[in-house]
Amino acid sequence: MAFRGVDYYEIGELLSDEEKLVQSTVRSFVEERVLPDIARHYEAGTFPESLIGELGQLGLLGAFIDGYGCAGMGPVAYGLILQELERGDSGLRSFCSVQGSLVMFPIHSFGSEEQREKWLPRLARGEAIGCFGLTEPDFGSNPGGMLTRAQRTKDGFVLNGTKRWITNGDVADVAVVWAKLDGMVRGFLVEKGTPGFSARRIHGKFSLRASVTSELFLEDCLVPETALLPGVEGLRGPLTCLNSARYGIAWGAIGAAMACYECALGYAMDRRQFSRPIAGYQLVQHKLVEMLTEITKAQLLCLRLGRLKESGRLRHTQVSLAKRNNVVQALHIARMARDILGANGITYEYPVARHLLNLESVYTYEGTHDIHTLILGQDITGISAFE
Ligand code: TGC
Ligand code: FAD
Repeated sequence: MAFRGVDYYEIGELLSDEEKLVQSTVRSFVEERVLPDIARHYEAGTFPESLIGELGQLGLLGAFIDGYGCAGMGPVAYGLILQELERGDSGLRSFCSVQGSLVMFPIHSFGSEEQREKWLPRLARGEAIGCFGLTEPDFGSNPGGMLTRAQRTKDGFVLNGTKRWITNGDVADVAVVWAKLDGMVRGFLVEKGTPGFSARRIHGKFSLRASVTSELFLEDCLVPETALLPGVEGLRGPLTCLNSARYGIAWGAIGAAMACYECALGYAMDRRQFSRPIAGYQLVQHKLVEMLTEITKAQLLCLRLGRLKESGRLRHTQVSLAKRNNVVQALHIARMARDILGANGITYEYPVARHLLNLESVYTYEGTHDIHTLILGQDITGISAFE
């Protein structure tokens, strides 16, 4: 039976007609095009590349950008897209988060007109893929310490450094690379094939297996003057992109949680142990109720976040609260669902273990759970506990 959503508080009523249409369109896309094949991709450790063009045709790449061939949707519609995609798999949502929030967003917000015209229409159609290189082997939670350096030359800049854990790194046509120029963090657009730029796939992941993760190497990599993103200086640049991506993750985590809840509820109704379906036992009902409660709270949090973003009042610390809460709750929900499924919970036949393992990465990337605790702690006390 087709998925009808989890909406205990009739939150759908608070959506505009456009938002409802976007949600139902992406939901059908996930049902028809993603779910039939995603477990096979996960097992094989491959990203479903054939879907990239379709994501572009549906306007889901950089959907929140106006112009340059992008769909110009509002923040709630963007959130709903990521929620539905992550009900399919976090890897698919990751692809859209990186392409939209971490590549198209900085080109749109900080790029020159020439950079926007060159890249945004192709990235929107899915004809080009982008990646975002901030994290380094020795600098994850503290990107401000990055070792990657840019030096001016007479023709442009020479880049040196290594980036690690980069989604889409070795399949990207353009990498947004953050490097220090004269001690200041700056963004550079490094094109595939540039001499001195190479990428290597990271294998052996338990999590996000249907997503490409790579290492980037910049070895005396010469890029032209036009590679520099002119519109931003300092760590504020990459962190502003992260706000957009974290916003999407807060929504996306609800999708993974809904998939786990729906699966656990259906399983509990069918599975008989002792005298009746396990859904009839109080301990199982308690877990199902916990799941539904946390999904409902997360939905309300996101809708409010989206409306604040729409009105231009959203603070990045509010995004941290939602990313932190929704991902950890989705992880708890996935664990409870796995428990309800018993031995079947560890198989590929059900989506639960796949979501559970994916969420382990989501918990860590885009600012770990604890980094968001510290961001919020600093906001409410005025005291930094990072150092
Ligand atoms: P700090 O001194 O606090 O700030 C430096 C400058 O940045 C400004 N700022 C922000 N601006 C916009 N948005 C934010 N969220 C901002 N947070 C801080 C700040 O005002 C300051 O500006 P200025 O103009 O005064 O210079 O910086 P810090 O070095 O102490 O670090 C702060 C900290 C720890 C919160 C930050 O570094 C952080 O968020 N760390 C976590 C790193 C992270 O999230 N990495 C993610 C990498 S990308 C990724 O994971 C993609 S996953 C892909 C997928 O979805 O598949
Ligand atoms: P660390 O920073 O070493 O943290 C390890 C532990 O220490 C964590 O529990 C953390 O919370 C804790 N910790 C760190 N500092 C403190 C402190 N001050 N106080 C208390 N506890 C602390 N990065 C990109 O740039 N681009 C990408 O596209 C990208 N994609 C990714 C895809 C995947 C699948 C994964 C797993 C990661 C990806 N990342 C990407 C990297 C991701 O952003 C980092 O993994 C993340 O920022 C954490 O950095 P780290 O792994 O180095 O952990």
